[in-house]
Amino acid sequence: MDCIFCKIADGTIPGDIVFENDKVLAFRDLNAQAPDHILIIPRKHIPTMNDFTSEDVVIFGEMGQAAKEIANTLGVSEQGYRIVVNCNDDGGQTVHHTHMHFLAGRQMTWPPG
Ligand code: DGP
Repeated sequence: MDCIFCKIADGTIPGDIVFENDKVLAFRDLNAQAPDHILIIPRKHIPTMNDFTSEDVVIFGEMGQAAKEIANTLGVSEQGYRIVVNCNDDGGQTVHHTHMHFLAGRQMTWPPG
């Protein structure tokens, strides 16, 4: 499958991996928007949030659990962080393999751009 994130997940192309287990993988974003900008992806190719099925509920939970563990590892749990999932054009999604953006290390603003 011609998917850049699947290739990072299977090791075909390198990623700066910060967390992994049998369900999810997390690696640093190439185009970081914060001091810590990490992408948390399911190993399963799920193109968008629209494609999550009831069977994938566990995977989404695993992604959330990974975010918590990454925050602990980076030491930002108390300071805080932001989780973002973009979906399709209006959401600003550019890579069609669902991912959580984990952003930390600076004060976030609201509303988002
Ligand atoms: P989104 O716009 O929500 O689909 O976010 C896609 C993110 O993926 C964007 O912040 C840049 C990042 N990205 C794109 N290609 C690569 C890559 O090959 N490696 C890494 N580490 N990040 C990538």
